[in-house]
Amino acid sequence: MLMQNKGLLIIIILVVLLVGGYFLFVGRTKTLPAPGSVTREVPFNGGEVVTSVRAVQLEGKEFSFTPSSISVKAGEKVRVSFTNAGSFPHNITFDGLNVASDTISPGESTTVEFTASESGTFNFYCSVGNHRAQGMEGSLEVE
Ligand SMILES: [Cu+2]
Repeated sequence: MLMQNKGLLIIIILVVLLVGGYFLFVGRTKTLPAPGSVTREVPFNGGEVVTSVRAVQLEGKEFSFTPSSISVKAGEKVRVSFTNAGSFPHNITFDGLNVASDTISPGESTTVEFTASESGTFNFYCSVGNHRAQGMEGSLEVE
């Protein structure tokens, strides 16, 4: 009985060593999928989050953005993929963040990246012509 327990203990120790060794050799970071298409790069030792990228897909057309409101966390790196789904050139410009995409033709896509370090509500809009006044705007909530 005692010998059996010792055997079990040795097996457990071996498994722990193997698993631990696997994670040691697997690399410095490990990418974990998380809800809301957020990619978190976590050190293998499970320490604090080093970087977190929030990928946001936005479409613009005459004269709206879809979705018209997005929400991110303060300090999070935000990657906005903007697609022009309309028939005029459009862009996406963020008030108060000094972020604006190129103006793109119908059917094209572009990406802007930024880190919203302070919480608050920031409006975004299309700066082409009077598109904003016609409804091409939305809000970014940084919490
Ligand atoms: Cu526009």
